[in-house]
Amino acid sequence: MGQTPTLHLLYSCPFCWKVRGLLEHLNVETDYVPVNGMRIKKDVAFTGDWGKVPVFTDEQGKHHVDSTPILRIIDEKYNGGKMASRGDRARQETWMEWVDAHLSKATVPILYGSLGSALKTTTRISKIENFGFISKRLYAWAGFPIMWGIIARKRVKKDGRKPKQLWHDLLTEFTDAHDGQPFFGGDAPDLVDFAAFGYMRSVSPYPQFRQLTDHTNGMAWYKRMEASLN
Ligand SMILES: N[C@@H](CCC(=O)N[C@@H](CS)C(=O)NCC(=O)O)C(=O)O
Repeated sequence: MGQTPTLHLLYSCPFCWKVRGLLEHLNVETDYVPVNGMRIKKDVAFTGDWGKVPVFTDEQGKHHVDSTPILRIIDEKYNGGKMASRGDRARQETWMEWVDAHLSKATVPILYGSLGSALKTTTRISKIENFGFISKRLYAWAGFPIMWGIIARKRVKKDGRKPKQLWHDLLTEFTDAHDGQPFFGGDAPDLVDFAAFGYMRSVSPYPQFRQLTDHTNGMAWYKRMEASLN
């Protein structure tokens, strides 16, 4: 037994949503601890110099960092490693890398790729995250030109596709790899499904999510993933 596991997170962090989905699916009792986005390093200083979220702390008080390794640890600890051992290992590894490389890069363009969407996103984030009074306002107004001007515009330009088209292409590629099954993992989701679901779910609190919901196969899979949560 021991203490209740905790997950230190930011609601706007896609990596945190990867872990959260798996915990919800496996019904692992967890305390979710939101950190302050303006001082993540300080809030997770107990991890040493890692300084990022998500951080998963298990019953024994051991800290685990980095979302994909955390997914594997949670599967191992609370599910007998069943997800990792199902199906073809090489296929799973290849697609986990694909998901982490591609879907992770698609969230910033859809959320911040135009000035209007960047403003919508930072305003929403300032409302849902655990900011102090001043930093909340500072983030809402100073955050969006930074995200839009520096990060997102560069990425959109480099890829060449509109953020919506990028998501649709990736969802097509991903759902085609399900080989006609309801999930990447076959008749039940596996770790690759939860990684991909986390990235997509992290967009769901924002109005731009509508640009993803009209991808028929992607959305059908997303709904099946939602239905698999507890
Ligand atoms: N590879 C890490 C990335 C985690 C990450 O970059 N988290 C961001 C929030 S979305 C963070 O905590 N950044 C703080 C920093 O880099 O100072 C994972 O998959 O968990």
